[in-house]
Amino acid sequence: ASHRIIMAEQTFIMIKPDGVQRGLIGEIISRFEKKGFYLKGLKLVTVERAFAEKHYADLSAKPFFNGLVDYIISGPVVAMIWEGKNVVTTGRKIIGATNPAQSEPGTIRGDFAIDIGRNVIHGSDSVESANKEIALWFPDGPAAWQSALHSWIYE
Ligand code: FUP
Repeated sequence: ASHRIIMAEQTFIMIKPDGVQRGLIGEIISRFEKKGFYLKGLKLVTVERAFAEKHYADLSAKPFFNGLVDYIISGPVVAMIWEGKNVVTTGRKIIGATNPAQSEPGTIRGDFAIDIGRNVIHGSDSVESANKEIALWFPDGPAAWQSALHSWIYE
């Protein structure tokens, strides 16, 4: 069907070190899973400075860049690929505004974070950056499994 291509949209989601340390992995995965998105990649990894700098290369001129990189390399993160219709935009809604002071209750940051520099989770902001981030974090690409729930989630 024509919706197949749209459903193949993928996003890169990362639970940051504070989310891992605070025991929020299951809670966060659960929210994406229950929504109906498919998990196509998952790993617990501690990244090196150069890798974190590459991930956040677009922000390298910002005054908070070094602090952001220090934060991301401070412990293991959970890197994930999630797939589904509009998963980039909807994933950002599930996550909430970048600054938790502006994140609505019911969003991950709205429910679990206070400071912008400890905002628990990252999600790609466009399909283009999702594809770049997936290529960086998952050079072998997404897993090839297909969910049996398709026809119960999509009309
Ligand atoms: P987002 O797309 O929501 O991850 O937001 P940005 O790409 O604008 O910022 C990436 C990360 O930088 C944020 F998750 C938190 C951090 N940041 C700060 O620490 N201070 C700022 O003023 C802006 C962003």
